[in-house]
Amino acid sequence: MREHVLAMLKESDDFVSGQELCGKLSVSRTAIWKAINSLKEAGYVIEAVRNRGYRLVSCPDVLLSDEIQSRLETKWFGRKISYFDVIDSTNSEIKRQAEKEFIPGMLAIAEKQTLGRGRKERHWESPAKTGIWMSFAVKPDLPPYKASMITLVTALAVAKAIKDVTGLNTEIKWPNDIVIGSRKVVGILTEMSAEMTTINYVVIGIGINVNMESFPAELEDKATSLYIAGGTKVRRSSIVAKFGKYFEKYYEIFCKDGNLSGIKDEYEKLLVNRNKEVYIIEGDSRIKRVAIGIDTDGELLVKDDNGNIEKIMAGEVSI
Ligand code: BT5
Repeated sequence: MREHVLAMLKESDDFVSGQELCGKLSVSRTAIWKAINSLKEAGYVIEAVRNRGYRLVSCPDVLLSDEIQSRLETKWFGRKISYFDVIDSTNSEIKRQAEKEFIPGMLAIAEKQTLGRGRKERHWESPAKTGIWMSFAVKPDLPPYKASMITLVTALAVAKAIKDVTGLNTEIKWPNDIVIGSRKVVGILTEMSAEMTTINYVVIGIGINVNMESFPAELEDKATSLYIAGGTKVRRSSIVAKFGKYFEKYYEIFCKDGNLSGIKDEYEKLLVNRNKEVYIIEGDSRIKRVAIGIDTDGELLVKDDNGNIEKIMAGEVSI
């Protein structure tokens, strides 16, 4: 009920009468009154004037599922949202939920993570209320070896959403980081449950540094936030909603093609390493190459000094 009332208030710049709300939503005055109060408790400022009705004055920057749901224009992304003030890791939470019942696009989002993680169990700094810490699940009808391409689909969708909402240009550091001027602003963690030939589900976790003003010492020269880069605070739910729209679009192209041919060009435009030297990290060794792009399977194409082209499948690159 709350999200419907919220959506109607958002649609109108002016007052919406109680009668109109009751009529359109087919509920009683009391139900509307309760929904308004609960929105107020959540931090929405709603003006109520006798004989005129209700007007939305301002929205809090909380990641409330209603706030996101009222902005979402997606078919399946985020149609089920679980929202947490604190959670261990949204990736772990979505796995727990998907093991019980998988719903396409099911989303978990938290204000804070206590055990946020990156690849290889690295720590992911997830302080309260300043970032977007979210995970969702999909089940592509594709062989398991193709799942890693979803990381690239996700990176493109996040970069596009950030550009639309904030105007900021970001670049993608293959395969899973988004950077602004070599500092990381987004990390993506893709995990999968699969049998030999079929995918049970893929969990995509995204961490976006949105409104933090500073970072702990160990991340100070590696990380940035949209606020630090752009100078203005950003409404997090707008980014989540835009991301959902872009993700659905690119993911459906990817599933139809079974590879990245339909989004490769757009991805490459944002590739920070393109035509630059990169170091391929393998254990203790660092091998210098020049990155030239990606192939349709999402592998990084690199060139050695003799012009020989190799594909990098996994491993890590640094710039
Ligand atoms: C990643 O790993 O970049 C994937 C991060 C995914 C986080 C999301 S948040 C929602 C969901 N739930 C989870 O538990 N995880 C996902 P990786 O490429 O391994 O990078 C990890 C490294 O990034 C760390 O070792 C730090 O150096 C750095 N780092 C940690 N926290 C950071 C932050 N908030 N911003 C920028 N860099 C950070």
